[in-house]
Amino acid sequence: MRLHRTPSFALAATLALGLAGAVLVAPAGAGAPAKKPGGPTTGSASVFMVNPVQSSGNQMLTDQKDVAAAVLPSDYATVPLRNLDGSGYLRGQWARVESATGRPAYSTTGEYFYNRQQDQFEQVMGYFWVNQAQEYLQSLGFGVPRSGLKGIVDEPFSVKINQYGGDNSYQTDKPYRIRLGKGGVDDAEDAEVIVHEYGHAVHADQVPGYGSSLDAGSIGEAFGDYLAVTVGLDAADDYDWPVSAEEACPMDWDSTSYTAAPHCIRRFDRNLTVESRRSQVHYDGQIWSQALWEIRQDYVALGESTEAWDTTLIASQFNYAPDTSFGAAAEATYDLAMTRDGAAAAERVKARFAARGITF
Ligand SMILES: [Ca+2]
Ligand SMILES: [Ca+2]
Ligand SMILES: [Ca+2]
Ligand SMILES: [Zn+2]
Repeated sequence: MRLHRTPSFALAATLALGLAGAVLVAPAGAGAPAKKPGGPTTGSASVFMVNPVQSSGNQMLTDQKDVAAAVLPSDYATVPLRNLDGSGYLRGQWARVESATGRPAYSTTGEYFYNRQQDQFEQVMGYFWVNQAQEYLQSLGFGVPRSGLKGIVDEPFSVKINQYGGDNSYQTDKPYRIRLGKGGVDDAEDAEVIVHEYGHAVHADQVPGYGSSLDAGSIGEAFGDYLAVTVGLDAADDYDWPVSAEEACPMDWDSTSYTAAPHCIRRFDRNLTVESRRSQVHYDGQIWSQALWEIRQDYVALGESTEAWDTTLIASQFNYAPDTSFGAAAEATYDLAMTRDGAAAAERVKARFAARGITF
């Protein structure tokens, strides 16, 4: 386990006031000449523990026009920023914060301590959580030599923060990049928004042209939600962070702007089936994500790990067609579960999809 702790109250209070001393901000026009000293390849930063609703359990939190005081210091944690390229900017092996509202975060000491009111906080969140998601894929074996599992998004992934005023994060697959908007709660203040968008890049990398049918698009939304939740729970476990909201709840914080409490953008327990679909990818995705979530519980009940399920699920996605149907994708998942995890696991996969009206 990697050991990290939430900052001391004194340090956290300093962060909340925006007075962190060691932070340098690049001068105007930065990024051009390289005569400045760089920074270390592992830094240190303040981030949300997935998001402040999930860590605190406080469903009454609201954005309050981005003021620092809307979120308590205890909902920030100090974390390592790994795999930086040493430039002093938030650029590294797996993530690259390309442009942003506000000056690019820059530090010669590797310290990137900001609060949510500062534009650089979202830059840090983007870097940290994309790196974290990639490290999670690698922890499952993807891209690890001799694992038999190909690397996924095996390149620095571009993160553009606050490019649009609306609440409209989206991912475009060539080149791999996400744009994180500023509507309501700033999108990059919620790790589950960042990792959801990264999930689209995972599919696009695994299957070129992925998402060209309604079912494929719905699976894309479902997997993004699922990946966001599983990466966040894995991080909470690694760093000993509290999980004080429902586990099966994506985007607890971003969705405070547009949902009633308990705040979740979508749910994994709506009991939707293919018969109740609305032919809308986000809505219909909840058919698929419920199956993914329930299979996860079944794996645990069978004595398998959630990581075993995540590995099987993600590896099976290499076998999807770009315009897959629910049924074909479920069959690909079933086949790989049989190979990797055995008949009992595979039967649970089949049953959970069947309960959603997905058969093959
Ligand atoms: Ca903010
Ligand atoms: Ca938002
Ligand atoms: Ca959550
Ligand atoms: Zn999406």
